[in-house]
Amino acid sequence: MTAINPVADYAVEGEVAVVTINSPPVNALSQAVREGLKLGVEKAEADPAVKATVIHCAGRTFIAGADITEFGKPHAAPFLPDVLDRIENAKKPVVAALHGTALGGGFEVALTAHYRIAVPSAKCGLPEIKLGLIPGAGGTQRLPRLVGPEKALDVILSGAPFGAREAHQWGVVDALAEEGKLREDALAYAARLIADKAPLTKVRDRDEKLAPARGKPEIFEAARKANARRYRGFEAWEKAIESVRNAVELPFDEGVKKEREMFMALLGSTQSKAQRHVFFAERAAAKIADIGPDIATKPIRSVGVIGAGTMGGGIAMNFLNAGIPVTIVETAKEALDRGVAIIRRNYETTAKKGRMTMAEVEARMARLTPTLDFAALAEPDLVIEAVYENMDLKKQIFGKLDGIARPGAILATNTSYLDVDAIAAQTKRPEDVLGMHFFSPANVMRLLEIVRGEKTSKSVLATVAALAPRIGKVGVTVGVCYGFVGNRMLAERQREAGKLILEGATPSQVDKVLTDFGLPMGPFAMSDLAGLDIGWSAETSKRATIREILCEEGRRGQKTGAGFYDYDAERNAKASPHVEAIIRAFAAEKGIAQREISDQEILERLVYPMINEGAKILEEGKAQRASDIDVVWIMGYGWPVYRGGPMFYADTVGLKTVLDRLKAYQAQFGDDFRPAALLEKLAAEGGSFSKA
Ligand code: 3H9
Repeated sequence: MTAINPVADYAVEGEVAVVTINSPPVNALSQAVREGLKLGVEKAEADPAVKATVIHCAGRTFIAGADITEFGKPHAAPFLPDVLDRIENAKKPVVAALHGTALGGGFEVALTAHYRIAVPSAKCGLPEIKLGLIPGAGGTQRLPRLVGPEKALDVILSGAPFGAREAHQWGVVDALAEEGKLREDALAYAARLIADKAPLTKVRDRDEKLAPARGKPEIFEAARKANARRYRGFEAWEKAIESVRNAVELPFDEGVKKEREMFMALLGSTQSKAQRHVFFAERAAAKIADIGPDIATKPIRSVGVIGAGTMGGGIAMNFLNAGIPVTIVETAKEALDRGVAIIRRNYETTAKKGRMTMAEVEARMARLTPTLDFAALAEPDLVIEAVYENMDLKKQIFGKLDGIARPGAILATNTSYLDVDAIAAQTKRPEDVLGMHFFSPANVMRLLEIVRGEKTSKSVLATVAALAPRIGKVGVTVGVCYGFVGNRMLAERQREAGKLILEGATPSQVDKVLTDFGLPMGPFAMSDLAGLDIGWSAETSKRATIREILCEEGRRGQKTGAGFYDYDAERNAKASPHVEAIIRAFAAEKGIAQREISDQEILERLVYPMINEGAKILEEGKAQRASDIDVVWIMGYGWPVYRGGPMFYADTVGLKTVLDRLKAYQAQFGDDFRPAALLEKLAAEGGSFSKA
């Protein structure tokens, strides 16, 4: 074996050359990998003893795509399209041997080889859409030639990987290797190709799957219709459709040229930068500065959940799904039965949609132990309290839990606002206490705010951080403060929304500004969905706020058919002239002059105070990095991924602009807009949150 360069080796076995790429962690197509591939294939070409070449990767995966860290930086030769030309135009057959994940540019490398062999566990895919891109090295041109435009559109528009067996059935992979024996089987396969004098088949020359689609624009119109809702606000998806259409309608070289142009344009777009930022932000969030691999984690074999309400039930489902048994405790039988019935119903609904078998439903329900006996919490390794938001009640529960839970068990509260340290102080083991703040619906939303208390031990924090991905969550570590990261920033937005409607904007105007921005819902639609009467009581209500007036009138949100909006039987919202009149009258009573408010002012007043609060959170060390705040908002509140999160968005607007607008609003409306010191500093330096 000889080294081609630091990441590529060359070996000859019999008549077959093996070019092995070894560039951990995922063999991404860095300059060195591209060079290794090119030089490897050229060496095999020049070697008279060689009659075929196998491209193979060391480590856990075949090439998982372009090196995303290189995007946006000056690129060094050889460029990927040139490398691919070299492979495709080789005079001796090239076999790509796939294991792990052959994604994006990696899959495109495989598509230029003359033959592909894969182990059954391998996965192929073109996930570029998730990065705001389209495949940029022939993927949109070659895949349709193998599987037809419809299937290619499914793969490219979903970004979802498909398995090697499927790839084999579709004709994308020519042969399956035995699991764990890829190298040997690929060598044997190449030897057979040599013996059979197999032709140098090029995907680019195939036409049989394209011909039937030619002159049929309806195929692409259907894809557009099917994806319009899901990709509202996104740019790349329509380019992907256009490019696959080019595969059908244009000669290969022209299609590739146009694909490359569109890829390059998207690469420079703010959307793709935002989506790439989120890719790395999600991975960075898992890293906690003072917790290295030396910190031992505790085994979590079973979990207790206190409270079988909406949150408790949703939280329990996460663990049941991950195969971890759950004991769920309630104080009244009725509430317990209701909670368990809802969990079952959720699973059965999933089964009805074909996404789970009834046997799986039963297996999950069998892992659930409902009980009224608090003493059952002596067993679990982790107990999560999920009762309603009341400090006295939570304190009382933790005091009791301290006497029951076994030594070393982790005690977590699902509070969304309250002081985790005060809750921990009710126990004699505050080092075992932390917050696990799930987002509703807890079995769906991917965010978990992990609230690190003043005394939380490193081992407890490391355990919960490692548990998050096991239950399908992205864990973000945050510090103790009112509302932590997400709800603390949300409070800023809600306050301004409330002020804006008194000053003359309507609830539907405010909501529309945010849905146009890309959020799934505005503050008033969200309040109606949650119920306006959360935390409201008829006894203490004094018609002192719009919300109190609406609740007193029985307009308590969607569930009562009316809230800020009127709802029909299908829960479609309609603006309510009655509510608008209530707001006008209330404003008049308070002496607040109403005026036309521009959409731009609404957006700035809703979003800039959030960014400002994010800066304060960073200043206070309540979040580790700005990108963690972005992850919270994307995973927990539906912030549009193509805007990269509030802090990334601030960078795209320019921190100086954000600061200037905050100062202008401060002069007009007071200290709700007082800029954070960190924002002042970064704006003065010409800095950004991403680089801070
Ligand atoms: C493309 O290919 C464009 C082409 O069409 C055209 C080109 C001209 N680059 O996720 P993990 C890092 S677009 C750089 O934790 P897993 C990652 O940051 C690209 N780095 O592991 C992490 O680093 P760290 C199309 C990458 O086992 C480490 O590897 N390809 C890349 O859960 C481990 O990652 C994609 O979009 C990369 N491409 O999952 C694939 N990929 O340890 C993106 C990973 O420092 N990647 N890293 O935090 C993935 O989907 C997953 O990483 C993968 C492994 C499934 C491969």
